[in-house]
Amino acid sequence: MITFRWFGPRDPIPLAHIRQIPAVRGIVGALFDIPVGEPWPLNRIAALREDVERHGMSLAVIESIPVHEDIKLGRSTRSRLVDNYCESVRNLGSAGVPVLCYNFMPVFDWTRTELARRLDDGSTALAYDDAALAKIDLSRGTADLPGWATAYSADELGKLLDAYRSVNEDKLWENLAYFLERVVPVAASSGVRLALHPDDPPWSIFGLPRIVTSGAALERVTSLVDDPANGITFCAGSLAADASNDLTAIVRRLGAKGRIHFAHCRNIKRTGARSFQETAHPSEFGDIDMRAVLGALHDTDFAGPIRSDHGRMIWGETGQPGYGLHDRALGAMYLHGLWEGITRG
Ligand code: CS2
Ligand code: MN
Repeated sequence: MITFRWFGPRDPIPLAHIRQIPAVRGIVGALFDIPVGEPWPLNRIAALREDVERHGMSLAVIESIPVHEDIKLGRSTRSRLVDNYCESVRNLGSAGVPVLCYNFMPVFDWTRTELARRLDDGSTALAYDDAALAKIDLSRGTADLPGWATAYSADELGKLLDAYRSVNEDKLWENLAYFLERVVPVAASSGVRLALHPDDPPWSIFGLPRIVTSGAALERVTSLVDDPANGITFCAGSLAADASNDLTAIVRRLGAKGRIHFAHCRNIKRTGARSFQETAHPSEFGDIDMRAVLGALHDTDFAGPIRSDHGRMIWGETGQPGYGLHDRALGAMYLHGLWEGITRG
């Protein structure tokens, strides 16, 4: 099913407009006002679902319930926080939400160094360059960071970065295992499939550990707790930023195990080592052979939600970086067309 991310009532794109993209039948949504670490109330999730269904679509995925930093750091408060996470997962199950996409990246979610790189056709896209990242000054908190990051004051961010000095990759894996050992059984019994999103970009930034960066790492995630409910989000654009990631091989291995529960299909063009820009979705504009990726998903019997991912800004649209309407709608139609060609071909 082709799906579309929606940021709730504060999203300038109304559900009624998403409904008019012919390909889209499912919404990828979330509650954005629940403090990180607090359980998500059943009635709020159910209300979101009803809103989506009133507009003729289904609530296919929750992306994301953020994982509290204390869990990633392995602090003693994690036990209560993981209990809360489990409560949210149970509530998703009760509300009939089948998939939960989440990530385990320390401090920063997806990170870019430019939000409006001009492409040849006059559109703008998000871009990342490691050399530019190195110049970002974090002594003012997240004030100088472009994009998505949770806002932290200088003091908060300093303390958090200090705390991570004692968390290396091994420790982060241990902390992920602790989390999954408790959450996966709850997901399994609630009818919710967990879909861990790979790190974006797939390497360490600001000296912080990042572990979900490759096919091998994704397989390791699924074997930490070997249950069908413990799966991954296959994010083409995130993984492709590292040229050594063989996307179709990753799909075939994890897909054969039935562990891909959600797919993000966006294209990128590598512009150097640890440097890339996002592009229009079709294969010819970037480094990803999207037909091959969808073909591999189909060959491994993938039947889950697929969404177009970050779009460019085109036709004068302004909006949330990566999440305007027009280019994501074009991406959705392209993915729909490819999928129709593959499944009926
Ligand atoms: C998303 C991520 O916008 C994006 O790139 O893929 O923000 C994603 O929602 C999270 O990493 C998943 O928890
Ligand atoms: Mn993604």
